[in-house]
Amino acid sequence: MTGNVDKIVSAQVIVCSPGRNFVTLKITTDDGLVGWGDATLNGRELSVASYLRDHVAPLLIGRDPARIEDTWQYLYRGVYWRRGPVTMAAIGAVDVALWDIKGKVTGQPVYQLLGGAVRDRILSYTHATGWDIPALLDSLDEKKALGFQALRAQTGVPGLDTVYGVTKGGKPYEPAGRGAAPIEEVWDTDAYLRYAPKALAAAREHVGPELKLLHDAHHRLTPNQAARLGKSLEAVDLFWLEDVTPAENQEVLRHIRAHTTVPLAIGEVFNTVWEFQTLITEQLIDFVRAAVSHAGGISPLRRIAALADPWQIKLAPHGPSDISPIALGASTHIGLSTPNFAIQEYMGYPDLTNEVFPHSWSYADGHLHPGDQPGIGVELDEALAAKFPYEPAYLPVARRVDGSMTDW
Ligand code: CS2
Ligand code: MG
Repeated sequence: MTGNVDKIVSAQVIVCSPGRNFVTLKITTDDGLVGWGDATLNGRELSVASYLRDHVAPLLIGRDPARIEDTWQYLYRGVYWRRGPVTMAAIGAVDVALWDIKGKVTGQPVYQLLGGAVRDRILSYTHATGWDIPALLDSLDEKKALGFQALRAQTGVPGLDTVYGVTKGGKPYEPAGRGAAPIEEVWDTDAYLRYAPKALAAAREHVGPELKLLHDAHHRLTPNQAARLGKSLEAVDLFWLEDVTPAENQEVLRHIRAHTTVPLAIGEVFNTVWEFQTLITEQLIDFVRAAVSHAGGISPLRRIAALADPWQIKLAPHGPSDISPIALGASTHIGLSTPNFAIQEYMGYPDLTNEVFPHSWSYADGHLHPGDQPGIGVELDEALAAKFPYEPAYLPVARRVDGSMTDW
């Protein structure tokens, strides 16, 4: 123990944009210990910053940082207008920052406080992306050479100029575009359904039977289209097919499940255990995709995993570029200590992001490990972050070929 930590003396919100926007919470105790949390919500960053700064930070001052669960309950149950991405991202940052402090107080990496390691390292997947099939196959080779044993495969679609998850010219994929308004993309689900099965079959043929292949349909199909796509992909032996339909309508999953055995992964836009309840207890999905930051922190994500466990459903947290290295770090502590953890999404970060958020977690040979620094093991270099102030940036929006809005 490093002393009698018993009070939070400050809670500051730092918004920075080293390549993309991140919202970071810094909680300081009267002993001078600092805990870091990630409150980034892609395209709505300032709303979480305000929620924390204006409504949460004043409530934290004077509280005992050791009372992580009580603080979580206070911020969740103590608010009449609860749930939703803004609230839960804010609460999530507080929860992670308090776990970070508890680790530093006890001198232990957080995974030790969660029960210790149940595995040696965490399987991770990254994105392979190509505008057409040959480019996708090159990208798969390139990512395999980095050691990945699980890869998400996305391709362009003939006739469309922009497609979710895909870049032209081999650049890393980053959906948020800088500027005062979102980019408008044109989307055609029929064209996608004609091409995606061919691209995924070519990918399987190319990589052989062992590599785990994943694919993200990004909420764009009707229930029947999803069922048909799942069926047509069974021979490809996907590790999962993600977000087949818009997440709000959960009943449709019963129809999809009745027609295909393709493993389904859902939940990156969910914020609480309640959105997973039916999907888990009716066994309508195979993987829970919640992110540690957007689902309210380490404490509730562990509860979601515990609910999923008896149904043999596994945790596979969201880890795109809009999850900061702090939340990614927190996720690796959960991954190392949670029995029904399957895989962590890991897009990797540009060098500048890694410099702004120095971290103990590391990637090697297709796997992540949180490292053994006390706490979460990730910090924000405030002086460097200050050089990159917030810049408005939005995720794209999508219209069908007839001009009507659809789900991006
Ligand atoms: C995604 C993300 O990683 C994924 O599976 O679906 O790329 C998602 O589009 C972004 O996080 C949106 O902010
Ligand atoms: Mg996704």
